Amino acid sequence: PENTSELRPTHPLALAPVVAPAASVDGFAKQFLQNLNFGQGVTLSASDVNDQYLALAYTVRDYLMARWLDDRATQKTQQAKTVCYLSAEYLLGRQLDNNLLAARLTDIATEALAQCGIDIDAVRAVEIEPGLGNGGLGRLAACFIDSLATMSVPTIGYGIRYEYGIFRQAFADGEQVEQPDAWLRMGSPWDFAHPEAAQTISFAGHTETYDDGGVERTRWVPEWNVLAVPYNMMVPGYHNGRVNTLRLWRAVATNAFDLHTFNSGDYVESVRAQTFAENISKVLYPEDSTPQGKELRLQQQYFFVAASIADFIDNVLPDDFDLDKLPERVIFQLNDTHPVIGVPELMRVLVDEKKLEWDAAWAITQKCFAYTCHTLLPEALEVWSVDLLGRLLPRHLEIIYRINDEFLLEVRERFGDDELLIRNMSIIGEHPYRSVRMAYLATVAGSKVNGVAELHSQLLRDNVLKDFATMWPDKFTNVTNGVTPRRFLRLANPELSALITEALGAGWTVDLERLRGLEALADDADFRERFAAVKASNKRRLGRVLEARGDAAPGDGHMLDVMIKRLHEYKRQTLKVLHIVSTYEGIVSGRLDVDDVQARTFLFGAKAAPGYGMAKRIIHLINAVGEVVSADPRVQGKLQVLYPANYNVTLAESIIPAADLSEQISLAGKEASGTGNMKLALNGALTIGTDDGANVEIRKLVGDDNFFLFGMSEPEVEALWAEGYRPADFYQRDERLRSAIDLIASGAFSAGDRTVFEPLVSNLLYEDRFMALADFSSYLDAQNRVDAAYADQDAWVRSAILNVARSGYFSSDRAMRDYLDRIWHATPVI
Ligand code: T68
Repeated sequence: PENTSELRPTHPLALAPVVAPAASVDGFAKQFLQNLNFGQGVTLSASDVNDQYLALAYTVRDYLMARWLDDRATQKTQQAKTVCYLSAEYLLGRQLDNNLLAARLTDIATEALAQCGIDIDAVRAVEIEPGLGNGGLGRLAACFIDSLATMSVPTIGYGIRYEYGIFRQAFADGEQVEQPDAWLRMGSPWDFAHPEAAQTISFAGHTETYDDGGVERTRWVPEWNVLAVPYNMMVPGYHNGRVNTLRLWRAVATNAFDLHTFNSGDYVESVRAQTFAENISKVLYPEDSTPQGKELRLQQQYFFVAASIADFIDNVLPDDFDLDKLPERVIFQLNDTHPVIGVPELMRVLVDEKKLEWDAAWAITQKCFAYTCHTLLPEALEVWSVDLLGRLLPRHLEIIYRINDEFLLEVRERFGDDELLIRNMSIIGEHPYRSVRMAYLATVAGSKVNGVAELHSQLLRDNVLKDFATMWPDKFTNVTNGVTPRRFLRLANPELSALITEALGAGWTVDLERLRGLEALADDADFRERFAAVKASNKRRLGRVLEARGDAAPGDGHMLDVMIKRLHEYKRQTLKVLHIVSTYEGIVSGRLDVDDVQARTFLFGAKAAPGYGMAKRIIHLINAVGEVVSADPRVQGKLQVLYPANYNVTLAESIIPAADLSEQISLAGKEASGTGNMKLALNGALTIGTDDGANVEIRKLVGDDNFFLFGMSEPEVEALWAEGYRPADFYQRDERLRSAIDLIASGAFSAGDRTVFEPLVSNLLYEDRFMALADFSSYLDAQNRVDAAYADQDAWVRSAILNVARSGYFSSDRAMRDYLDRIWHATPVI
């Protein structure tokens, strides 16, 4: 327990407010050397680059600390509403550069280190990024907390401090190998453990009723506990002095180990409980868009959500807080269904522990939660078997049943006794086994439900959650995703940033719509030339980054064509491969004249879930095709395929500014939004894409002339399914497609072995769930339009500038304003 209120300091220093060190080169150097000596315990001359990195990180922290302490203190006293973002994933990327930038310390630090004889770039390079997320969903959470800090919105990001983040990907003979991501190994200078604020989290056991002074109540008698220990990270706003908090929970055993057993000689048994408990925050589930029905996963979810709710009520709210007013002070935003177990948890706290009436508790709970859905794939909607949930969280299952009973009564009142409708809307599903449908629970409980792009939100209303939208039309809304311009433009693309600032002034970093001012400059030949020079320079920089990792650089003068995102069939990396193989086949067969082919480097970055066999086969195919195509003298180096292993946020920051063409080629109706599409457009890549997710909005904004649209629309996809999709028909119909598939099947990319890619080829010909073959012809035609457009460099650069100028809408600051106005009803506190 904190006992600060009992302190009676008399020393004048103890009475003075905390102040940051002097913001000067000398002040910074002094603080840095002190941290090196007294924090790391080394002299400058004896320090290695990791010591220097840690000391530098401590120094940046020192500058942010005064404001952080301040902002945390006012959180308790202020009356404003706090946004509690509940997310099992935060894909943060490196911290050092971002925090230097936020605190306006980049130049000072660079100079101070230079005067110590240290090149800050070398220090930067040793930071291991915290990969505490899989892909778009986790990165979105990181962008959102950056924007909320920059907009001075009181926010706590709650999540899990995984000991191992997303696996490190390596390739062995072209196939993915996963290695553990020991990101904490070299120290974690950005987080602060607070064991004194640990929460005890319970599991399993049974429930019982008891007499509480004449009132019958229920209590949960759990079987085992773990401690949730919070680790706080700073989330500094950009140039506004604000520092919010990201609070990540680590699981620790309540009784570290059994000394009695240890003394009797059984070491393994004595630490068993510890191992068991600490497994909860051991590792991030490396699944994207497919939920894991694993018990440990449910443990993780309950663990962090229960700890977060308790933390907010116990430590953030004042002691005598009237819980009826909870909705005025907090909104718990559910980042997908992963934290939805928080709904019955808050009910349990209010009813069982705080002894509120059920109806009052339910009214509060409904106002305190809002739910964001991130998918459209039916198989990705999370369900938990009643069996498992009841075993692990018996009281929560009872509460879910009661919520469902009352909800279904409401449905009957509204729609009559339509048993089919009741079965379809029930939070409890019956087939193929009794289960809790977490998306339905979130929809029933949430004050709002939002999709992440216009098309996605529309499809949620029309298909996935149709009956709920009929019942509560006002509950449903859209907030199109956004990305933070600080990390993905200002930091990742310093040369373009400088050019923009020179043209428009510095305000665009926090008001991205100002990029509109570049529209006029698209017609200015001098500006176009400078813009093109920045792109060329970014390509060279990417080349250096890749070569330093032992990878090849993009070809000289090549168009850089990038597809960077998780490997998933719906995203259709295979369609991209078919384009490459078809172009290659065209050249070697003589159908295409090599002189007419635009020189291109195809760059892939993608991890596959370790258990997703087909995705791993696609990785193998990309590498196999790359090896053959890049080396074949007949294509005269005009086609290059690069697939650097272990695509992550850090690598994205080098690739995105260099890209010419952005591949957003998912089957229409499958990609909820996409956010890489926004980052690439914002950095002046042109998109080749389907009418899917946020592509629709990108195209509307940048204009048809600056976007390469292809493929079926979502209604056309539906129609083709309904009529019966036969991929082999498309194979028969298009000779280019036939030749490409035949070449893969022939073993041309597997040293003559026809078996290696046979499952992949069969899948395409006889199943092709995501209709790559149906969209192939249209895709190839669009790629021909790309080639023609690229040949006119002046016009291309003009389009690229217009893409930047018209992408301001995709700032996560705008997305946060949308959430604040339409979902959270919260405001900044300055
Ligand atoms: C992504 N979802 C969407 N899921 O695919 C993407 N899933 O369209 C969207 O832009 C993005 O969310 C942000 O809204 C994911 O990234 C996961 O990573 C995930 C992780 C675990 C379980 C299920």
